[in-house]
Amino acid sequence: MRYHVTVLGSEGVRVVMESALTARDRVGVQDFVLLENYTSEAAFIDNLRKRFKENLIYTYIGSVLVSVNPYKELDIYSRQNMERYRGVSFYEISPHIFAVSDNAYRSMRTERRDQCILISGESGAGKTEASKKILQYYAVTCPASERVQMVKDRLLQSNPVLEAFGNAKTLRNDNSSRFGKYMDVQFDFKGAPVGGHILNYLLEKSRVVHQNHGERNFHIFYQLIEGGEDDLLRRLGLERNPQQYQYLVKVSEREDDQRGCVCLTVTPPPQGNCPKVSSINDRNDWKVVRKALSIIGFSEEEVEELLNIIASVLHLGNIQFEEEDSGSTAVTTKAQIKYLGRLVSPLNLEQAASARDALSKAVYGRTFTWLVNKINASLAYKDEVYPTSRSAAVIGLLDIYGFEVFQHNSFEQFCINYCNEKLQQLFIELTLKSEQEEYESEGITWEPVQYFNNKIICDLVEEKFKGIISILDEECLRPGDASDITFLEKLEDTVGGHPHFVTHKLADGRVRKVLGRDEFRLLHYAGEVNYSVNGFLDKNNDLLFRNLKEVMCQSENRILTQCFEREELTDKKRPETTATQFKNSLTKLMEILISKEPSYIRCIKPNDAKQSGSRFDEVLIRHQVKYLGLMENLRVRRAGFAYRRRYEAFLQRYKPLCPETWPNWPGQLADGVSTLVNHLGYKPEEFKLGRSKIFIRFPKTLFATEDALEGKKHSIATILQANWRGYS
Ligand code: AD9
Ligand code: MG
Repeated sequence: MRYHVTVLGSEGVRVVMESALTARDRVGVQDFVLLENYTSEAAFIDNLRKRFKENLIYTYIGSVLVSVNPYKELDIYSRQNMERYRGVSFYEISPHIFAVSDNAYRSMRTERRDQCILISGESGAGKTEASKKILQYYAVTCPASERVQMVKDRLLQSNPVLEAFGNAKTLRNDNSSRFGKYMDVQFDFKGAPVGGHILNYLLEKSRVVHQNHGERNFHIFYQLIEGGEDDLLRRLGLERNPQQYQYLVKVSEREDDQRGCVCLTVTPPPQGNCPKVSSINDRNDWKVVRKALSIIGFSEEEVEELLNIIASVLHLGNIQFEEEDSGSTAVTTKAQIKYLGRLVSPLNLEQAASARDALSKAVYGRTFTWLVNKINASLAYKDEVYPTSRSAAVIGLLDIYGFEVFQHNSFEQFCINYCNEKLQQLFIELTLKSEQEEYESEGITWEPVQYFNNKIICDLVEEKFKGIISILDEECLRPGDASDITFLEKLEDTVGGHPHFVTHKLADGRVRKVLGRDEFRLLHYAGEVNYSVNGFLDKNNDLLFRNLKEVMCQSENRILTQCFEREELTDKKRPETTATQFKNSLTKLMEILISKEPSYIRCIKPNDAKQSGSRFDEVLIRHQVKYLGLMENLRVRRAGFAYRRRYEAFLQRYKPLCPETWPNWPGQLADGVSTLVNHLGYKPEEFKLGRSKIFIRFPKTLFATEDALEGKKHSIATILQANWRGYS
């Protein structure tokens, strides 16, 4: 038996549920707020598992979409399915990323309010795939003229390009984004996408020169070597064999640190080099990227210059050093220098020797930023008729790294987890707070939900003068004996008493054995993370020797001349440290996001083996449910009232159900709603009347009301039909 129950929610939405008991037992509920035992994590995970087994990867928590990575192509993203979700109210059909996309689009159109869709989850959970599905949805369903079609193509094609240069195979994801990305899609008054803008965050530059066992460098290196035409490779001095290049095959010399995720069940292979990956076809991807570069508007010359840089980084990596009799070092691989010369003509051997890796990282990192700028220029909204006008509204997509907890956590994890604290803060500001404030402003007594406000941790990291970043910067600037350990000591002196900061030192002078002498622990909102301070100062300074900069400024490569500008050499001001740059860019990001209406997509990976099928690893999933704050989210949605609706809308919809409100209620709206729900037999504990809205506690109350409405409509239709027949 199937029957449809329609529910009006806070956004004026409807839920059509397959509510036959047997079906619900099998496929679970499509909105976690409908779970009877909504505070139980076991019930939550059980519901997720039931749905996952049926290939139902999407489930709502109110308006938040939870998505479980199926690790296989599902037949749910077709053009036909996109059409199904177009203009349909949120909840009306089964949960889907297209419903979220469409809902944001329609809110933007009707309320003229900028939107943002925040996608979070750990590595491999499906964030990037989700953002691509959203973009595809807009590309297919939004109106298009010839010019708009070009913008759509460029928006879509920016993905393979950025992925080639910014993604890599890691242990946890064969296509892992190694940078954070926020993309605005700009729409005109007709709702057509007319432009875009990308902001990128903290590219993992260290990957250029070092990868851990079982991981690879950025895709572009392999694509170029595998797919590049013979002529091109000859011009770049490259051989068609990744094994020739140290940066692509080098087995880790440093300790194998970062990637031993605590929840990882795969044992890393014994060696690091894996140029070939079964799920990746570098040769085909090369063709896709080449085409995408052309569609975005790169000229042949620009592509050649760009690839020249990529090749030069590989050549740089192959420069080997040997000690001369005098004790100084010399480069042994002169042949490589010939090709480097084209890029950095006056580079002498010693300079190259002194900071090869720093140079490679700087060149790659800046080229990546150049690439993003270039894509932005190509996506920039241009209105030929009104050149100064802005687009009507935007939808922003945030695809950014989720919380990272490895066995060994360093500066990168510190930055990434700080970013997640900020996003959680935003989530609290925008959702939890507004939820509670609404009850208050409506004058409804309601026991506030207890939730942890993580502002205290954000402050610990970012506060001026006494936050961790300030202290780190101070140590980076301090001449003399500053080191990672003196930084840790300063932290102990300054924030040692903070309730969310711990080191090996106990207050009574004893030693806490679980923490190393080079470690500090932060008690994040999602859990504890131990950070090793080793490398913090270097990574934060991110300095490139001045003479290398000088050399780069003289480059004849036109991309590099834009990446290394001469002003940098004369600028007396010390460049901002990495952490401060990151902090500032996050502050800007928060300002952007807070000005928009948010939607949330929470991505979960079902197992650590990248495996499709029924492998649903409960420990791993519980960990993610916790780190994504999903139980808290559900508690807040359900703690008070599951649904709310403005009086006029409620009355307008349900007035046919009561003779006193039909066809029009002459008095106050609140009195009308009160009369209506009394007539419907609502019990006092089922609802509350606020200043402008009715709040309904349980979904089932609305199910019944919607049912009654359906029944009424059916009988009216029957009467009308009968009357019509009578006339004819
Ligand atoms: V990372 O933080 O950038 O390392 P993401 O972005 O969360 O990570 P990604 O979207 O790249 O993960 O997904 C990982 C892989 O899972 C993809 O390459 C797909 O093979 C697979 N995936 C993810 N989502 C879907 C989906 N909706 N349908 C099918 C999917 N496969
Ligand atoms: Mg990604």
